[in-house]
Amino acid sequence: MSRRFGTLCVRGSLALVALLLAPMAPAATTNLEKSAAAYRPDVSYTFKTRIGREGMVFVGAGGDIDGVVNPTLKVPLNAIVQITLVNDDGAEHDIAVPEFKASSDHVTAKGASSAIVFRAGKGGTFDYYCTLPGHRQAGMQGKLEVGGIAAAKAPEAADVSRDPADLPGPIGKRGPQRHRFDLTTEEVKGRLADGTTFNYWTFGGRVPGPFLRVRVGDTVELRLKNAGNSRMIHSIDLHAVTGPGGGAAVTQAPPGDEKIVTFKALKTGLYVYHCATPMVAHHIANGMYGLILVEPEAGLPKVDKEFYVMQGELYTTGEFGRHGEQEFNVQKLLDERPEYFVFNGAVGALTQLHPMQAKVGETVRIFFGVGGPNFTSSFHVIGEIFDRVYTWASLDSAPLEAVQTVSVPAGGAVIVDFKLEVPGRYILVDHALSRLERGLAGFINVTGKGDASIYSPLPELGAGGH
Ligand SMILES: [Cu+2]
Repeated sequence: MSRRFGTLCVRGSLALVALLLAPMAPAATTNLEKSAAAYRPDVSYTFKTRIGREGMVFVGAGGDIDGVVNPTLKVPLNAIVQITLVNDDGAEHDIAVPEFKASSDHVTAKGASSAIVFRAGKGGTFDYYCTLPGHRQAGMQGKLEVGGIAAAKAPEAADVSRDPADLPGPIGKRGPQRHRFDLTTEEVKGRLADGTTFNYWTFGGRVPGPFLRVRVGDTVELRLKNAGNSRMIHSIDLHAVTGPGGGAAVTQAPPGDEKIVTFKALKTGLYVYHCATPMVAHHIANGMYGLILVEPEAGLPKVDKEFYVMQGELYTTGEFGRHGEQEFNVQKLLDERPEYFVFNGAVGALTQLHPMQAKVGETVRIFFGVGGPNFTSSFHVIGEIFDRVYTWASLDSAPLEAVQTVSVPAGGAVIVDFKLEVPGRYILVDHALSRLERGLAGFINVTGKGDASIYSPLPELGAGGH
């Protein structure tokens, strides 16, 4: 075991524990594996306590261990493991894995929760149990098996998340033109998280929909076709459109039909588009949103890389982390209680499946929008400062400079530019960080030479060059 991690406990709020673990990489290393900041545990489990016929036990909640009494946990060697304990019987309990010096706060009231986080730094089989007198003997114990399994499970369903590098390049300087875009609305079952699927509604089979790019003054003919095997009517409302419903008034397309809206792009900016068929919030939550960029006459300042990221929420009947096919839950939507928060449609879309890649010295731009339907994002990149922020994605106004976090409303967008000076892994988040624990995270992996005059693991800047 390379280093020992302290055991951390929280009461009530479960999740921020993992934030405190694992320091960011020293500037000197370009090894991304070493530099991966563990803002999320590699594996996490939830246990509920129960007192019943079988005595006192832990019962798994969610995922592979759902409903299993004192489940055997199998984790990869060196994984950061989080176990959240939820009191479901009203008696006093805790949980401990003494081998890894992990022990939780006590939970005394029904509904109270606590957690342990530790690195499983040694292979073998170890005990977990409740340390209250007599509880282990009464049945509150199980096994933790470390090692012997692969770290990541392969997705079992189609990936519907859009690669953030999937967007057309800059338009450059030219006069106004006429464009035709063909969009198809498709209802597709896709991977929501490892082991979890959801019936998405999409523009073009991915979330978000395709990035549309035009110039101010262009005339756009948009043909919206609703796939023949759809169950729902779909439509499109583009915030870049001046006219009733942003196009939704004339594009309500039953399954198998095609509708057309033609519009002139009057104003520059980055605009959200979304389905606007009742119940609109339902269509958006299920994945029907995207961005359209209306470039100014002279284009945008040149950057080295552009990325396309959107934030959304999903409302499922099963709680976060539950495996199998998940059903949409209208009551949770109306109550604004999502189970999932995601970038580009799925948990892990921008971490496991399509992390962003860049090099030291490059300036990157993120076109960031919030599909929602309901939650404002406190958009932030951990370890970076935005050099330029086009607030509310206004391109007729001068950008703000040197901004840490930017508020992006539901149905709104922002454009941020920043130069990368130090290699390592940077993490896109909504700084309402509870949402990190419900799936919301993205990586920018930056390779290249460090700059010890900016960032160093040593007491002096510029010391110990590399
Ligand atoms: Cu729709």
